[in-house]
Amino acid sequence: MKLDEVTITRAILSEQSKVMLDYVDIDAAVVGAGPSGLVCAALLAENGVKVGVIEKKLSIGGGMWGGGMMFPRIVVQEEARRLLDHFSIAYTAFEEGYYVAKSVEAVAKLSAAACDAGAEFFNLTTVEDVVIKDDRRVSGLVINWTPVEMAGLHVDPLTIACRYAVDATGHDAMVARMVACKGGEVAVSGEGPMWADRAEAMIIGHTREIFPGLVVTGMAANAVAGEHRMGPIFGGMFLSGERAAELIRKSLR
Ligand code: 48H
Repeated sequence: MKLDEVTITRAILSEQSKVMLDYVDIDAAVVGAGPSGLVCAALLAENGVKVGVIEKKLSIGGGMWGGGMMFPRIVVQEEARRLLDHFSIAYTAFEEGYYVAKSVEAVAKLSAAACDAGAEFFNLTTVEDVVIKDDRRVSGLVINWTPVEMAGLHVDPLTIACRYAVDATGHDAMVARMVACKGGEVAVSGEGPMWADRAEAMIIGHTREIFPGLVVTGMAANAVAGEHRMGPIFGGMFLSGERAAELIRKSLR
């Protein structure tokens, strides 16, 4: 087969333009493709929700690649083991209730599950603002190419509409901060010091709709609540992503 460069270009532009046009209006926009965002997106998509994942970096996976201090392993506790099974992530038992998985496999399997279920990924794309109108609800996200921000270029962004936005941006809780700084009745307390047991126990309760149309999940949920951090144990991230998906799914029904 003789290959033609222009056909390759047309294939990419044609397919991605179609997807981008289709995804200017979606059910759920998950901001951040770390573990909580990936679990949330995969479970939403598995339930027929039209979901787009917006990730500012080139790579998907957030803080999970690095495991604990660059040892590429994560720990997951008993309560979340069923989610490792659900996504076919292999693990070994350490001590009772502690399971160890490969961080690279976990990212790969969660990303694959989200893709298989129909979620669309928009990487290299930064959410820089939210849409809030008279109804006082987050009804859209303002996005731009990450390289525009990195180069400090003055290029106006574009906007997508969503029924729900999910702040899965990790420690910085970026979307919640945007809502707070634009006058939304949201306070971001910032995360507390390390206390794994408490942080993991509390994260599910902190996973909630903090402003109409905005659900927080993962480390962002703890950061908003002023809750502790937990280090490289990821069960809470998985369970929080699941909880966020559940909240949105019920509300969209
Ligand atoms: C688009 C954005 C934007 C933006 C950020 O940090 P993450 O892995 O998030 P979680 O909450 O799913 O997982 C947290 C976990 O990785 C972790 O750090 C833990 C458990 N720490 C415990 C501890 O004690 O330290 O991923 C967030 C993602 C990243 O990929 C960012 O690039 C992305 O969000 N992101 N994407 N627009 N404005 N801001």
